[in-house]
Amino acid sequence: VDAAAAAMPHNAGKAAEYGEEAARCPYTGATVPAADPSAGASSLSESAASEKTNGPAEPGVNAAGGRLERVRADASGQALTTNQGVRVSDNQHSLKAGLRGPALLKDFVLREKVTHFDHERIPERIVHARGSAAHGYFECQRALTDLTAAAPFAEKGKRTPVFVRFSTVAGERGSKDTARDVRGFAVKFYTDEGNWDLVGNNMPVFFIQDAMKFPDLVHAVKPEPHHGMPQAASAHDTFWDFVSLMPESTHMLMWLMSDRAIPRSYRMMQGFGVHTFRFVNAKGESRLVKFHWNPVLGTHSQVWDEAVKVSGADPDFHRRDLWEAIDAGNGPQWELGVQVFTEEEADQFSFDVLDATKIVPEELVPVVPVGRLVLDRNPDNFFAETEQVAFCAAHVVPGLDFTNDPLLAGRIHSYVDTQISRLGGPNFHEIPINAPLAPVQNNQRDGMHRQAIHRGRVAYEPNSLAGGCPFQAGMEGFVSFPEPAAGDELRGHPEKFAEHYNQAALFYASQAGWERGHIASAFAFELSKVTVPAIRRRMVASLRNVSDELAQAVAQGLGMELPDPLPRAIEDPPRPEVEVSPSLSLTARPGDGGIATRKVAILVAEGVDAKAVSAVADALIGAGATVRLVGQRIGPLAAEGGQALDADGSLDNQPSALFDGAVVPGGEAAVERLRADGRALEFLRDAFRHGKTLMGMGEGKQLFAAAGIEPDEADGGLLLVDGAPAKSAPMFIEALARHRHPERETSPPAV
Ligand code: HDE
Repeated sequence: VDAAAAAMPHNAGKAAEYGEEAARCPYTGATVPAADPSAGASSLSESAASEKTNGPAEPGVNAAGGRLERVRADASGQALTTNQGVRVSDNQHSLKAGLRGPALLKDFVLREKVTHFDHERIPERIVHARGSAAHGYFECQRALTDLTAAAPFAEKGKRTPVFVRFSTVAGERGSKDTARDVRGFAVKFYTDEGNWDLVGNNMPVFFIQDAMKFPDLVHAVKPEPHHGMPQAASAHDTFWDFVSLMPESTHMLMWLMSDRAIPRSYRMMQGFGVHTFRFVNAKGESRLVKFHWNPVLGTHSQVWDEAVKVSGADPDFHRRDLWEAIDAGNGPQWELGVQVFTEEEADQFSFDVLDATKIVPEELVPVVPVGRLVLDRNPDNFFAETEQVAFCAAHVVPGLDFTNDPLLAGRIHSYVDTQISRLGGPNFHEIPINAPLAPVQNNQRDGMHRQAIHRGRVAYEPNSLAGGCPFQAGMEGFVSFPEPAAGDELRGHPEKFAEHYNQAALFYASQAGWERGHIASAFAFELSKVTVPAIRRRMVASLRNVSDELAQAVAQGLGMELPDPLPRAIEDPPRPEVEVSPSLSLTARPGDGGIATRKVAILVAEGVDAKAVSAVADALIGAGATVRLVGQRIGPLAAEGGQALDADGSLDNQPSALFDGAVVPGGEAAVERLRADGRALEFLRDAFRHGKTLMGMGEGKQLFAAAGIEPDEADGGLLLVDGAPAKSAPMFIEALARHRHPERETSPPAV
């Protein structure tokens, strides 16, 4: 934009102010010559994209590769045009007969713009509507050719590009991130033998055993149909009515009521393929397999009160967290682990591996690490990539196959089917984010939004006119594992599917004490939102089959008598192989011991001890944490001795729930101001209740006393210190690396 044009008032063409002459000869707006498409355009868009997204895609490493680059659009230095490429002279005014006259139908510029706008939205996903995604790669760290011919596991060091979308399940597209819910963990591997989608969740089991029940489950958990409430919540009558009548959901309910359902970050949760899948090697031999993603940062969660407050303070909390971490070069990583076993071994288990409400305990079959997932690039465009990506449980590549899990069978159908209405036709595989890197050649033709221009007259096979191409690949192609099938056609389930409580009990027994407390509170809270007492009673009766301790705690939380246990489907359940599995507790994966990407608030006000602020901030930043100075308002303030500081956030716009820890430095005047500010006291009380790491330095200690927070020897996360920051900062860092301090929890909260 040249300087003269930029200097003109933005409404320079507004005719009423410039007379009839100007109306007949409208201001043309600022234009610049079009970039030379053969030279500038693609490098310009690539470099601009790189700046925004933290580095260009490395060839062969990142999913973008050439495929996404071809369709990237960047308007830098370009004139505004219609969709037909006609330059638009005036994007502010519709075409009228006289300045005060009617708008004209022939104004194709206006009509095209508004018509396109009218159709901007597409249907949201029926479930998992709310999500966030990133590009990255999977790196094989152990060749698995003895087990599978699948391309990503072909050799150590091989990298396969991926696009990964995390999601909540129940909420609509604009719902909050921190709802109590299952999280989707969907990975699209762009392998050199076609796309493989591992469409998993952050919990290893599911609510139901058979696809037949899925629409009912979803109708029960979604907002109630008469009034459309509640949004993104399972705490309502229809959900608990359904699950209390569906004892097979009990194991999943334990996970859902645990802190797993309120993760601190997408980067700090596990992922699971859930179903038992099949590995098939080049010789056609098969083993059964379960997939696990384990986060390098460890598994960490929020507490319920915190999740509720975060949803108000920042409904995009998880989306922002993922985006900012990748943008800052701290892309998250997961280890892929596999549990591999034979059909004969599976036959001996006390549960059925085709039942998606059961795990295979790690004590029974160890999880073997085979590779790592790295997410290192944010999408360029949310709609084009995150919204239009279409995962599908049926997308497997040679070397992988399904089992007869009846839930999986329904999924194999559902995902393609749903995209046809969501993405407007059968050609959604051509949308760049969905298109495989492997070449696509077949005789499927036409349909809405077809992009490929198929040449020649042959669209059938066999043919001679096109030399028989494209030809069948035979054993080079995907060959289904020849699993023998026999049996009568009937509706029903295998016997072991009828046992519903062993693994729910296993999960509960494997939790730390505070995790058990959170599960009981979550059940009591959710059931307290249920208005029909009979549903509450039925649910507590079902919990008696899991643990009387749990049922008792929930009944007490609801102020009700303990009901008789719900009758079990089988009288004499099989004895489980494992009764405690430590890996089911969040505490089993504390992470790498660092504080990288943790967020810390330093509370500041006029007169704060600037030296302490910088010393602590430097130490934290040096250890990889993100530091924000939170003041009574944003902007500059005078620290002790007149030095200037700049507050990044305020007590209003950055409440404590958004941080992992907080520091109150000394400075008498500052502490005096904060003591008189109820928001500062509430900040500390919330942080304390949520188990965060806290440090008061010098006079800063007084703010804790004012908030009613007393020192306690047993509380490793509350540091009230005097003396030099050089000594206290490392103590704070060490306490922060423990993430949370549940040892301070009391019920009800003392603070
Ligand atoms: Fe899904 N599921 N699902 N699901 N699911 C969808 O597909 C479905 C199930 C999962 O980020 C839908 O594209 C059926 C289990 C994820 O885009 C739909 C059944 C697991 C995502 C669908 C299940 C999942 C979906 C909605 C039972 C964990 C989001 C939009 C038979 C292993 C993917 C779409 C993304 C999405 C159907 C059960 C995971 C309607 C019928 C079990 C992560 O097709």
